[in-house]
Amino acid sequence: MIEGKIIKGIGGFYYVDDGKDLYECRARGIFRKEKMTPLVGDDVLISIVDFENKKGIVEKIKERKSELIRPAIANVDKALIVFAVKNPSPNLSLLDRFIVLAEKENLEVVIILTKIDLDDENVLEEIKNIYQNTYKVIPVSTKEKIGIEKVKEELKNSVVVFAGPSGVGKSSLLNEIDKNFNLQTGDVSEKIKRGKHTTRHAELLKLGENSMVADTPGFSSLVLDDIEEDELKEYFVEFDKFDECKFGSRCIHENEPNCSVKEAVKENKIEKKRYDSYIQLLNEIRNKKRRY
Ligand SMILES: Nc1nc2c(ncn2[C@@H]2O[C@H](COP(=O)(O)OP(=O)(O)OP(=O)(O)O)[C@@H](O)[C@H]2O)c(=O)[nH]1
Ligand SMILES: [Mg+2]
Ligand SMILES: [Zn+2]
Repeated sequence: MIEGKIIKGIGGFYYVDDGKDLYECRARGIFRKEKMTPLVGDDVLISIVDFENKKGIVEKIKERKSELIRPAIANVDKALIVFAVKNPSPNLSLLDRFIVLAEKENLEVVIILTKIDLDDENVLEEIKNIYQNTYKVIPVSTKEKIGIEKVKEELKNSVVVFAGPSGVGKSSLLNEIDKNFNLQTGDVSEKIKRGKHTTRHAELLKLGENSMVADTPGFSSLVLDDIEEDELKEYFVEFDKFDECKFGSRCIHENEPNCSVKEAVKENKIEKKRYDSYIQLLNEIRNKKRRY
């Protein structure tokens, strides 16, 4: 058997790179039975059915270091979450949801704000103020070639996923980072200022010797299905510093007395917008539980 990495999956075929060749593979039926779908980024063992035409079968999926459902990708170290300051306007609830899911997988999170050449309402400053004490925020204009080097820095020696809504410029930015990528880009609808879902499949691309980067399809919603009510606070990492709550680790920082997180919000040591977002997601998780 040959060891390799799935770099792309289309229509039931998985494209496995063993460092030398690319094999077109089907997956063993057993995976479907076990409700285990191979993901782009998976390290796999394949058996070869046709050497000449490089066709194989995925026999075994190695244990995943990390796994995201949307975008669907395994074994990345870092997520660059990409939002545009305008066209489409950023949805911060969606940003916070992605951060929660990425933190759950222990990914390093970096926020990329694109299209700053269009920023006539200081959206960049507004978002920076909310997030920059917790996450690295990199302003980018692919059009005016601003911030490209900073993004390249983030890609060194890691496996990174570009994630974000459709139309924010993920593929455009990647094309700027490496002219050989030649990824398809699309425009943003004039009327509703939304992307047109140009990128249809996640794809891992090699960047130099030690890096890989995944371009992925844009998404417009994320549900926090697998997250428990008392777990959510762990993924708002700026709360960590404030651990003096009266109820200790049982405090979910909502209505408890002597809650140091709520105190920190009052004193502007935690951004109110992030705290409000936390409470909103907390209620959403509860309401979902009740429905089932
Ligand atoms: N003004 C401006 N437009 C940009 C910038 N970056 C990308 N665009 C435009 O935004 C549109 C969408 O770009 P894409 O790269 O296809 O966006 P995407 O995030 O890959 O979208 P999906 O593949 O649908 O998820 C294109 O028309 C780009 O030319 C930028 O920095 N400034
Ligand atoms: Mg794209
Ligand atoms: Zn508390």
